[in-house]
Amino acid sequence: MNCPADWPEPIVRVQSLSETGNTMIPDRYIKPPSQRPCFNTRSDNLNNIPVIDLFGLINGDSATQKVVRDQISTACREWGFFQVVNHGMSPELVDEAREIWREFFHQPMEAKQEYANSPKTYEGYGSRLGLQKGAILDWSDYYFLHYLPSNLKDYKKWPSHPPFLRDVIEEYSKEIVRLGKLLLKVFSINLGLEESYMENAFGGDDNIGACLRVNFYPKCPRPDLTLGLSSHSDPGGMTFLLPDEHVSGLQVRKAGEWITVKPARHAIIVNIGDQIQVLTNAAYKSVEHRVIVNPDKERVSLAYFFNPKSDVLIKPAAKLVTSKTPALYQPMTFDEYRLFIRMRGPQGKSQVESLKSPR
Ligand SMILES: O=C(O)CCC(=O)C(=O)O
Repeated sequence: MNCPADWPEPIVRVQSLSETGNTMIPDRYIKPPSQRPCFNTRSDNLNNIPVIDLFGLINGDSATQKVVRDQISTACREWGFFQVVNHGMSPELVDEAREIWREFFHQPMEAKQEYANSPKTYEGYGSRLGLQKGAILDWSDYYFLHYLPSNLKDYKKWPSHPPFLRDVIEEYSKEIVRLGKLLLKVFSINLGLEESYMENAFGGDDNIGACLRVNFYPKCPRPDLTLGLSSHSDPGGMTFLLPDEHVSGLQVRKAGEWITVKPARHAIIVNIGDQIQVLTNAAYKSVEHRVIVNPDKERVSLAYFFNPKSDVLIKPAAKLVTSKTPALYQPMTFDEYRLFIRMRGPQGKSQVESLKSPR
């Protein structure tokens, strides 16, 4: 991928800004009024993303599995977002994965700066997405690393401290990949495709991409003026988000309204990304989401992106293209596709919408 070697401006760590204790935030973080958050959004259980219990899918007989598959199908079509519980990962591992990263972000700045990232690969400790000089920035820092394909995994680029971080993240990553492959199979069956269709479309077993962005949203004195992460849809295949159970912040756009997600205990939030929107010819849609910040509490989340191999062409599955549902997208590799967000930063759903073929 052809990205510049350096950021367009000196990097400022949002955590350092937060720690100054100033009651105002720098202008660089103030969003235009139309993008500022609303706090009185709906967060009731009835109007929230579905919670799906995977126990029956993993352990049940074929009739029970079908019930869960149907719930997943409805969630993908109606929401593009759902939470899974009883996903097979131990609650201890889920908590440990999040808390070890919290520890990372609470280390002295020098320890984190050793891993400062560049836009070339984004791997390491970062504080902005996008390369537009003078852009309004988000109120968050992050850490980005690759797990799959294995030739991209480089332990030297994973933090060596806190001790055990690499072991915990290795174990957590294995579980996420297991879950990702399971869901690709479920999506394929639900769409009437061969069971292995999606996994093959992603490049096959060994070639799937899995990379982690750990988001750290420091306390913010003016959460009414900024966002922790601007509205976007995820460019990849699907995302597994481990939210901070203590602090809500994720908002999902549904019928023009922002809904604040209420994380279920030890749940993983799954959302459809742009590549699955393309593969399914928009039967499943990636959904805009964003993150609000908090004046009293920091927030940590782990976004695991499950992506197609970077150089395979992604296009609507032939079986889903009919005279009534003609192909909406031209073939494109994920590498070409993600250049957009890497250069321009999060921009709602503008990319996937702009790619629709003229009818
Ligand atoms: O922090 C969150 O809840 C969401 C993070 C997210 O959307 C992302 O990292 O792409």
